[in-house]
Formats: sequence, C-alpha cells, structure tokens
Amino acid sequence: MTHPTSRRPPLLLGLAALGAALLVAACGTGPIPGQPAGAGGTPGSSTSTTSSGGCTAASAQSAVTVDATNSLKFTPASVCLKAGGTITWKNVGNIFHTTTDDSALAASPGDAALPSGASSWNHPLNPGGSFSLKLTVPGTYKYFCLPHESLGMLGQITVVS
Ligand SMILES: [Cu+2]
Repeated sequence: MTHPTSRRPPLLLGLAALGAALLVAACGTGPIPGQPAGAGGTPGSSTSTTSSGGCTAASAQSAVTVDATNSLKFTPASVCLKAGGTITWKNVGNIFHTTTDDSALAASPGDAALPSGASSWNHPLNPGGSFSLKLTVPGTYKYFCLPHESLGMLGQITVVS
C-alpha cells in the first residue's frame, strides 16, 4: 500500500456516489448537470422553445389558456394560436403577476417582442384573476411578468394565419 491513509474501499465510494445520484434523481426539480435549464419539460414539446417550428395553421388553436403560477412560470410557456384567436391568462396562485409585452418595460429587451403592427400590452393578473386578448397580427410575441421577469417568468405566443 503506497497510500495508507486512503483506507476506504472503492466499493463504498461507488455506493456513496450512487446514493447521491439517486437522491438527485428523486429530487427531480433541481437543474440536472449537463442539461440546459428548462430541458426538463414534457417530451415532444422541445420544438416549441424559440422558433415557430411546429406551429402551423393546421396545429394552431383558436383559443388557449395560460396559467400564471406560484412557481413564477407561465404554463404552458409557449402556445400556438390562430390569427384572430384569443389567449387567456389565468392567475392560478396567490402571487400577483402581470402579462406584459412592452419592450419599454422590459429589463432585458429580448424578453419582449411584437410583430410589426401589433400593439403592446401590460395587464395585471391578480390572484384568481384572468385577462383575455385577441391577437390578429401573425408573428412571434414574447411577453413577461413585470415583477418576475428577471426570475425567468417569460412566455411566447406564435400566431399563424
Ligand atoms: Cu409573475
């Protein structure tokens, strides 16, 4: 033995590592090393993050509902809407939120986006409250929650005609 101080058998080290891995897996909500944040979503929703890929006239809905939650998320974070359709935000928790698409109010300019010709909005979502908006201009809308923008409470709407 050239290292008399390291007397712990390798098997125990392996078991300890496995136990730690199981604890991480059981926890579930924490970020997983090696995966980008937000990659823990449901399978099949991977195409709906940034591009409009997957949102076509055939797949677009004429009415969608997005929940604003106590986890400081819009759920679903990305929706596909027919031009002239209606999006409704619902505050399903007990924390005040807003739905806001106005680059003048965004801390990060990239968190707000509007197709040209579309109007900005900024509307409060009180606990239990809701707000509906009809979107007629096709394109990509990026909106956020005013108090929680920096915490990643962001959403996207793709409108197709
Ligand atoms: Cu919020």
